[in-house]
Amino acid sequence: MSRLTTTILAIICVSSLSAQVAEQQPYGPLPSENQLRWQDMEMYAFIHYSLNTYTDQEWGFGNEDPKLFNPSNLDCRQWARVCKQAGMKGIIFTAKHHCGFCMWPSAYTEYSVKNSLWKQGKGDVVRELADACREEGLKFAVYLSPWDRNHKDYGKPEYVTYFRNQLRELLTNYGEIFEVWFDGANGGDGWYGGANETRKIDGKTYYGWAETFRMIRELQPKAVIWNDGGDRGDLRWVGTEAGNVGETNWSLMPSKGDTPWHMLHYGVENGDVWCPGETNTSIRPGWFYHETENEHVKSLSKLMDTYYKSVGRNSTLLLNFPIAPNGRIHPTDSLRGIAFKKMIDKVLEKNLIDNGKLIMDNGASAQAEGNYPLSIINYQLSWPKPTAFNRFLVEEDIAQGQRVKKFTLGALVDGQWQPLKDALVEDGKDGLTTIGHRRIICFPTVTATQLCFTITDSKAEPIIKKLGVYLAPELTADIPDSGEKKSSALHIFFSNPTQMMIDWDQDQTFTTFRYLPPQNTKDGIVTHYTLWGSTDWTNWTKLASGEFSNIVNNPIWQTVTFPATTVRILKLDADLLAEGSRMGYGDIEVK
Ligand code: FUL
Repeated sequence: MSRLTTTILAIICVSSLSAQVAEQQPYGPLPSENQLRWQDMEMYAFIHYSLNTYTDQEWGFGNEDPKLFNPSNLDCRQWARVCKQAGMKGIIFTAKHHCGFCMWPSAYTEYSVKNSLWKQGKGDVVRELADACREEGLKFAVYLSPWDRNHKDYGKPEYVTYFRNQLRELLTNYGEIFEVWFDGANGGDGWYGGANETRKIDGKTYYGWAETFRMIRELQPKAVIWNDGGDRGDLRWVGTEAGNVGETNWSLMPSKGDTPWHMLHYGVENGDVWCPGETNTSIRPGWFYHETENEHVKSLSKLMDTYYKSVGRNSTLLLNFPIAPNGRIHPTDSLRGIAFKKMIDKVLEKNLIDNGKLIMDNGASAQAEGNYPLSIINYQLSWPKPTAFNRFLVEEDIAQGQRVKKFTLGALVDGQWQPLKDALVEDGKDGLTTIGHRRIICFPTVTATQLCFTITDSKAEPIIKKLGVYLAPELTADIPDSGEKKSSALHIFFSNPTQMMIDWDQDQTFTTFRYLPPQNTKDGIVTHYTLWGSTDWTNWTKLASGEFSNIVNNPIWQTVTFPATTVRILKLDADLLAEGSRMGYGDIEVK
C-alpha cells in the first residue's frame, strides 16, 4: 500500500478531565521487572505430553505402566521449531501431570522415563526440550502438578517434601526457567501407591506455598509463578480454559482472601497487588492428544478470536500444542499454529496512523510507534480521503501502572459521527473499558475520514505508549458444528435424578457414547460415570465406567468407546456430579 503523506489534522479538545487527572501522581501498584518481561512475551506455548498420550486420557489415574511411554520418533526440536514459527516466545512443559509420571529421570521416584522403554530408560524429555528451546531462542518453563495420583504419600506432609525435591531438580538442572506453573486440580481419587482411594487435601494449607515460593525466588529469581489465584503468585488464571479473559481486565488483585471467578476473569480495579491474567487454552478441545480430535483442531478464525480475547485484552496467551504418540506435534496443529502467526502479522502489518503525524489535544505530535511522553486524553485523526479500518489498538505504559478506566471511539463516516464498540463483547456492552498492556478493539470495517479516541475516565494521568489503526483481512467464519442438537433424535428420560436412560424400538449395535456437559454451569456436570447396556431391561452389561477428567474447567464433548455391543437400552449412571444433585447434559450422541 502506498504511503499516505498527508498530515493528520489536530482538533483541539478541551476537557475538564484533562485538568483533573493531570494533578494526580504516578499510580500503583506497579508490575515487577519479572512481570513486565513476562507480559512482553505476549504468546508462549504449553506442551502437554505424558503417559496420558498413550492411554488416550486427559487425567491419568496414577497406575499406568511406565513402559507405555515409548515414542518412535520423539523430536523436541520439531516442537520448538513449530512453536517458534507459531509466534510463541517460550514453552511451558508438563514435566509432571496429575498421574505423577515424571518426564525427567527424577532421583526421588521410579515412576518416570527411567522405567520406560524409550531410550532404554536413559532419556530425559525435560533436558531435550530445554536444549531445543535454547537452540531456537525460546524461553523454557515447567508445569509441575501438585496433585500426584501415583505417590503413596499424597495427602501427608512427606509428599510436600517430595514435591519440593522434584521442583528443586527442575529449577537447578535445566537452566533458566521463565515460569513455574502449579495446576489447581487438587486431591480426589487415585492409585496412591496401591491404596486406590480418595484423598482430600486443603489446597490453602497443605502445600505450604509460602515456603515453596521462597525456594523458587532463590533458585530462579527471574521466574514468574503462576497459580489459580488461591495463593497469590505473580500471575493468575483467568477462570476458564476456553481462551478468553474479561473485556475489562485489570492486572490487579486483592493481596488476601478468596478469588471467586469474577475476580479471576476481570481482575479487581482497586486491587492492592499486581497480578496479571494469563489466558490458557489448547489448540484442540483437550489438553492431551486424542486421535478422535484430529478433525477438531481450532480454526484460524477461532484462534484469532482467542488472540483478540487474550493478548488484545491485556493478557498473555498460553496456547497448548499436544504431542502425538509418535513424539511430534501433529501436522494439522503445526500448520494451524503457523497460519495463526501469519494472520496476526497480516493484521498488524500496516498501521494506518504511521503515514502521517498524530496530533493530540495539546497540539503535540508524535509517531505512533514512538515513545509518547504524553498525558493526553483526546486523540483525533483525520485522513485526506475515506480510509477503511476495523481494528483499533492502544497500549498503556504499564510500567507506570494501569490507569485508564474508560474511553470512547468514534468514526466520521459520510459526515456523520458513528460510535464504535467492541464487536467481540456480548451483553450489549461496548467493551471500551481498561487498556493495560494492549487492548485491541474489533469492529466491522468502517470507511471514515476521521477517528476520535477519548479517555473519559482514568485513575491517574493516562500514559499511552502506542496507538494503532488497522484493516484486518476478513476471515471466513467457522463452519459451525452443524448446529443440530444430536440428543433431540434420541428418546432420553431419567429413571432417577442421577440415572439417564436412552431406549430404541429395536436392537442397535454401538461402539461409542458421547456426553456434552451442561455449558456455563457446574450444576449437574457428571464427573464419574458408569455406562450400561441391555436388550431386555432386566440383564445389564457394564460397557464402561470412569472419569470425565477436567470436565469442569474444560466442558467439552466426552467420548466413551467400548467393544461393539448390541443393545436396546443404554443407562448412564452419574456416580459423581461436580455440583448439585441432578444430572445435566448439553447434548448426547450415540454411534
Ligand atoms: C487443568 C488440568 O487439570 C488439565 O489437565 C490441564 O493440565 C490444564 C492446563 O490445567 O487444570
